[in-house]
Amino acid sequence: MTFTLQLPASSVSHYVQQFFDRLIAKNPGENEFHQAVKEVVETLVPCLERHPEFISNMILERLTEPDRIFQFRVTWQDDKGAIQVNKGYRVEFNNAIGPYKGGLRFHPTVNLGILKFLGFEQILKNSLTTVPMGGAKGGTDFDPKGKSDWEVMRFCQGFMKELYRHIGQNIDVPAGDIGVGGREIGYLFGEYKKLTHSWEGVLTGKGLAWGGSLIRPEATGYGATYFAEEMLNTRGDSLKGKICAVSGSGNVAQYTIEKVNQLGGKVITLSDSNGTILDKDGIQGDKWAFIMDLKNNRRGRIQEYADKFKCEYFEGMRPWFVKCDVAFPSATQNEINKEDAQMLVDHGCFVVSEGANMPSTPDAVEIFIKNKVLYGPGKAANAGGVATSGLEMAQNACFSNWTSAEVDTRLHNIMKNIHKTCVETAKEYGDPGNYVLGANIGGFLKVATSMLDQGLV
Ligand code: NDP
Ligand code: 2IT
Repeated sequence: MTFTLQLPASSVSHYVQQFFDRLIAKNPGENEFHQAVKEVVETLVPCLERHPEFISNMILERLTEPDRIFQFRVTWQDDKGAIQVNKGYRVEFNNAIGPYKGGLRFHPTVNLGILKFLGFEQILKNSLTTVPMGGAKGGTDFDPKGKSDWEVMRFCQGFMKELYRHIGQNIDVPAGDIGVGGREIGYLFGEYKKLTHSWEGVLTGKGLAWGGSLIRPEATGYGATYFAEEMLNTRGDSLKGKICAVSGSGNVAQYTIEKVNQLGGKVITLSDSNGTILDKDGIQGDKWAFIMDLKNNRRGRIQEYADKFKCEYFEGMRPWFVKCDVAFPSATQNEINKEDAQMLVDHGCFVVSEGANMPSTPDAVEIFIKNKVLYGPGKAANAGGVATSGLEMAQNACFSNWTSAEVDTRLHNIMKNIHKTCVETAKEYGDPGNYVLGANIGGFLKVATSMLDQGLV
């Protein structure tokens, strides 16, 4: 896959083009990283034109080179006694505005290019939240699917045996992402505590009894839904009565459904890596409880939902062929391609709020923007998760626990604020309604200015 920038003719565009060519040459084969950087720098041209000091101080070059990357071996023993070896990583990308912060992904497809794309996105996303957090990401090619709890625990302990020396409550604070939920965070936290003889808020997404925050599990899905509602409000509309397509069926998808239902919408699809279910009556009440048990306790396949509730199941398909008003891609990167985007638009979809990170390919994004879809890119729409991680850090730092109403109100305000930043920045930089430009410039300005303030580091 190669990427071509689409830039207006100007000397800044020429500089950005050369910068991007150098980035590709210096980071060969890291396709997802190239894609994420391309999407950002394409929209930064008007900002760089106003701020030539970012060019002369090499801010783009510095922002796209991680502060440091750790890669390590994880050796563990499976239930049969066989020895297994996996790769572990942590990319500490940028800590200009706060401690490194970002999730851990456990998935067999994980490689450095994917973690660099996620870490890079995280820098700008965390900046948008207004909570002081830098950007990082980590993970492993270990596949938790089909493993026993004991195997997952032994793996997590092995992973933390290397990771612990690099992290700390004021240094780098990992959390969950694909394949890492409450169970994994528990095992990782236990091992960190053992190795360091220290109880500290070094991870977020912790259990409620041991330093976790109310609403953190809900936060990404709730946030993506609040963001969709804010976008709809700009057209005097709301989620009430809207038909919604959600992909994935993990943490983000689950709480997107819950909040959409609360706001009067109807979710008709869910998926996993095997296929998609279509339930035109809507997924709510007992059906939602079934999904929660299926995915969080029994760890089964989404097809079981179709078997149980007698709805349609499409093996090997993603949900984007259905007729819907709003799409919430909540599974993984590049899950909406050009054809999917065109199908969504043709079938009347006019809102896309990205729960996942970079779920739309560049040509899918182009179709959304060309068709005036209210398109909320992941770094804005899914920032509620990490923002609430920031609220968990704040509670840990002052040894207190906030009520769920308090955390939810703060989350809601943060999402409204991010939306406002996107709208106002897009307007200020000459492309009103373009949330991609608004989010990228909005997130970038604070980090770039902070880097200048802090000198050559
Ligand atoms: P989970 O592991 O809880 O769920 C992931 C879901 O996506 C599962 O249904 C999984 O299906 C599906 N999925 C994962 N990879 C693929 C793939 N390659 N093809 C098809 N389906 C896939 O993860 P989360 O819900 O936490 O994360 C979902 C997305 O949201 C990710 O992009 C993540 O980066 C992003 N995100 C998460 C945040 C959080 O707080 N958790 C915060 C912000 C963004 P299966 O079980 O079959 O693999
Ligand atoms: O992509 C993301 O923002 C996350 N996986 C959440 C990170 C966090 O630190 O809560």
